[in-house]
Amino acid sequence: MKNVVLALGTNLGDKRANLLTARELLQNQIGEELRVSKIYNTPSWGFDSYDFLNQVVVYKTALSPTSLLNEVEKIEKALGRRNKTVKKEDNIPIYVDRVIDIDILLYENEVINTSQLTVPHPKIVEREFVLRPLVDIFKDEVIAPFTKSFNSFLTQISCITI
Ligand code: PH2
Ligand code: MG
Ligand code: MG
Repeated sequence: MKNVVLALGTNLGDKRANLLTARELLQNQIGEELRVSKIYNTPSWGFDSYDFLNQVVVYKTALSPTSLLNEVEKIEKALGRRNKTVKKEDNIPIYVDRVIDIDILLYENEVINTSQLTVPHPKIVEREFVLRPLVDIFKDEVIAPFTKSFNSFLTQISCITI
């Protein structure tokens, strides 16, 4: 069994209900829910749109990374996700509103680099809407393959008043 950390994001429809439904389906399809962060209301990052609710959840799963990704994508579809983020020629992502986005942040302590999946999620350390809920769960713990706590990454990207 492996511990996996997923990030949930939603900015369309009944956002609280979307998070709850996603967690219920994840618990059924991928395994037992071990930890859950608080829910954060966050301004849309990288595009101009409705606010998001974001949350991070930890599961214990028997699924391989590829099977996990397949299940996660099925659940996104089941909840009504239509559009995926697309990339322009110069590799700049174009984000779109979504009922639910489920990103694999961590898969045990593994580093995975395939055409389908990059783990740890490459944008963890630059996104406050991911780091804050991670700090709820892991506090000052250092989770390999990272060499610093999520809390120290968060401090680094936050503005500090003097
Ligand atoms: N997800 C994105 C892009 N921007 N902004 C917020 N606040 N929350 C998200 O989950 C989010 C985002 C791409 O997946
Ligand atoms: Mg995402
Ligand atoms: Mg995604």
